[in-house]
Amino acid sequence: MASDLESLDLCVPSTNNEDFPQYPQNIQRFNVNEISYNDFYWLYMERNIPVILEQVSSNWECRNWINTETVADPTDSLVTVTNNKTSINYDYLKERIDNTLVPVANCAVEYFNSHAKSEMLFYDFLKYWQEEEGNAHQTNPTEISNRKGNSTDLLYLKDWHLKAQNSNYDFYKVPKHFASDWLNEHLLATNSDDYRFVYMGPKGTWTPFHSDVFGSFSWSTNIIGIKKWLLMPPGEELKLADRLGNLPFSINEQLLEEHNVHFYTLMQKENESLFVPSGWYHQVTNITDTISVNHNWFNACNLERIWTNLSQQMQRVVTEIDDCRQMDNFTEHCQTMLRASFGINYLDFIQLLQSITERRLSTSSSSSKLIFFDNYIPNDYHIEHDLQRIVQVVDLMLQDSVICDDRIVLYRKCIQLKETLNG
Ligand SMILES: O=C(O)CCC(=O)C(=O)O
Ligand SMILES: [Fe+2]
Repeated sequence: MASDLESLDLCVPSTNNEDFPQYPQNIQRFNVNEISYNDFYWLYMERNIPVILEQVSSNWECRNWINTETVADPTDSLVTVTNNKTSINYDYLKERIDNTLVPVANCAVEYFNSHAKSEMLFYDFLKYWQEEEGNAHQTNPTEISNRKGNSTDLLYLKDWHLKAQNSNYDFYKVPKHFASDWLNEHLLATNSDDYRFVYMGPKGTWTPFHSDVFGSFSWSTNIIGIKKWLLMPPGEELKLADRLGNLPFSINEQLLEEHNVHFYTLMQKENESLFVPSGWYHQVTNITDTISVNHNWFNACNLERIWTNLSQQMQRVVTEIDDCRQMDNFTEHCQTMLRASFGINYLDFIQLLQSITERRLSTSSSSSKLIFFDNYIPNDYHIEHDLQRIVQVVDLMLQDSVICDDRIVLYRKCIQLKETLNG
């Protein structure tokens, strides 16, 4: 095995869920080198519990996006204590990254239960950010009026597919703990849009209250800065719903306490990754200027949750257009609406499972190895476990009221997948 390849060693779980409280008192933290892949897998991913991994990005190329200045601590008379002061390296960012259009949210403007979104050139965003930083303490009105953009704007560059747009630029390395990622594995293999993002924004930028796409996991690593997370286990968000079932756009600790919500407040610092489990609602605020890298993903641990969310969303669509049931291609229409509202539909999901299955079966029958993110090789038990979980979900899918109609393509695709799995 080449030296930079690492094995993902998964083994039969040795602990019982009853050995643990349902939710921890506080969110646990580990140095990334001190928690094994297997422990992270069974104790956090499988149990859907958040955790922080420290010292994750020390060797990432994107550390160059920040300047680190070591300053002596003046309070220490022996001058032996030093602090690291970091700032954004705008020049390096411009040197390495082209001036393309980037997606920007204006955190000062609410628009249809989200922040107003637009696109701007990357270097214009950097100029805005640099001036924003200079203006943080700026009170001179002429200086303020010369700024790029509107003085009330609070711009957040987010959901930027920087890696997909610069595939040769290896600015980060997926931590091994997050390497079993069926969503990006499938999308990258089929040259489709991925779920790998970069976020950059000045102090005060924030992401409103939400849970992640499809009910996926996310991981987020801070390159610079501090993020404050308000995070709650699945179901707790319902305590905040109004009479129509709508959730608030934004939350704060006081509101959560008033509604007796069980929640966690978490400060994520530079060089730390947060694992955000499936269905945990959260709101995120950049306490300082922040840059982060994050992925959304799913795998064997949360596959059933993704399926449950998808089938529930499908039921909503079916109910919504129930009066068109007699129409030709009713299921196809529902699928189109499902993709529009949820991001994927039944066919996309089955195709993903078919390709994940085939990739695992073909590598177990040949000498070529399955490699995740150019670096990680799942062991045989991992592959077997992945396939077992797909079998379980396909059995659930065949009981779905839409799929179980044997006249439709979806039913045939599911049966085909089951046959592939049975060898
Ligand atoms: O960092 C942010 O602003 C939002 C990140 C987020 O929502 C996530 O990683 O799931
Ligand atoms: Fe999120």
